[in-house]
Amino acid sequence: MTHSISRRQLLKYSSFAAAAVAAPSVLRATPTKKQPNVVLIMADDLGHEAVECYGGTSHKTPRINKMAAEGMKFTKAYSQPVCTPTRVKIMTGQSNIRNYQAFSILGTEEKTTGHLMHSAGYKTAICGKWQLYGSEGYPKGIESTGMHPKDSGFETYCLWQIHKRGLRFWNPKINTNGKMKTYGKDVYGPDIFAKFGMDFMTANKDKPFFLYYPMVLTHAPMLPTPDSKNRKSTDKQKNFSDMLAYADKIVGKFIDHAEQLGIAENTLIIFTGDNGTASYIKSMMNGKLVMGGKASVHEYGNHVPFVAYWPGTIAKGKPCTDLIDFSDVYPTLAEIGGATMPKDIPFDGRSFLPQLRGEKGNPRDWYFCYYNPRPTRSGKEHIFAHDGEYKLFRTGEFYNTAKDPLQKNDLAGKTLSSAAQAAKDKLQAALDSMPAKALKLRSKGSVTETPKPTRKPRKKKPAKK
Ligand SMILES: [Ca+2]
Repeated sequence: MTHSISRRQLLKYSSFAAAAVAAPSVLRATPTKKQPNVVLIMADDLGHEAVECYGGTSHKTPRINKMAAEGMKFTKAYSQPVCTPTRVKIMTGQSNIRNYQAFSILGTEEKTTGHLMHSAGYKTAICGKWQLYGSEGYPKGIESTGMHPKDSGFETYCLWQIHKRGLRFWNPKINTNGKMKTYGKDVYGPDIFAKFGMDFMTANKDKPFFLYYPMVLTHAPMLPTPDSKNRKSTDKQKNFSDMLAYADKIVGKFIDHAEQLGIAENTLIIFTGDNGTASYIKSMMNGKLVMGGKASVHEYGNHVPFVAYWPGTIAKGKPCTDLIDFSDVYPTLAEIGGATMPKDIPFDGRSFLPQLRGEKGNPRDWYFCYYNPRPTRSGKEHIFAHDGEYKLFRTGEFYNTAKDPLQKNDLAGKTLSSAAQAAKDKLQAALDSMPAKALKLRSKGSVTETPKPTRKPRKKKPAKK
């Protein structure tokens, strides 16, 4: 069943792999120890406010809470505000200003975390949601122009939405290593992906492995789960709670599975979310109502849960308040796996492996966000730098997001405290340090947007007399 990496891919990355072999030992995280496994689980559309260990009280997340209590909760982790921008960033370690192209596209030339870990000798797998190839239904010029998972450095895959779309939850359409299957109406997609991931762990328990599991939960459509009391409920709020509970249960299953295989102490498990929660989902957090912030450039658009579990390496229950940007995952994986970062790529991340070990590390003072999800349509871009407390846009808008998370009080032009002024100066320097404009963006008009067929107006029936 395993889909071997293609010959073209091997040739493309052979120098990459050779460099990894020749890497000086200082680059290796634990040269005398076995390379640790990594399981990276990323929920779809889940802001931090929905999770109990972040102060959420509307939904139940017992296993993620336990994971944080026994591992490390990062309190200031920031993704991008929607799917593809985040996925491109976490998989390539670069800001969207350098390599974002268009919605649903990961550039075919990119060197992913899959390539990185494969080059270091890891067995690699991905399960869950892809949406990076340009599926059917996208316009000409986007459809089938992104990276295919078989070329992504992941040797084996079980994914929803490569080229075909179909359903992701009940009656799911899933591509497993090139084989498409539409499962029955009583089959729940998340169970298929979780089983695939756990089977991969079992099969590779004696080898170093990297499993990337971008979940389809907790994205719309909000539907009952196998555990829902009312399997016909159409209450989106209730169904979201059930979906989050199910995602939480799956996270627990992966932790339990690592324990049962006897590999927990050599396996880092991370749980995060790719962007804010759907905008109509309400969550109480620390006594305040927070509406989901997906696609927004305020605090709830990209402040996500980020919890790491690694017994024996991470000290139990000590939260980390350092700023985490999704570009940091790539160099962290490289350091853990002893992989060499490709020299010709301007990476934006910093490894947080030292923080996992309880060391100071090299925490960042700011992260940079370039956000322009659909450049071929609206092309509206948002560019800001944020230090977790203050946020400065290239347009000059300036906010204290700690006090004003919805960014209603623009401080531009106002008298600033010395702390605010210092933050603004630092963030301005950060903005100035990044490219002036997006380097690989597909421009508006570069694709043929097929207009939606207009419905012929129905002929009015003659009114009854
Ligand atoms: Ca998402």
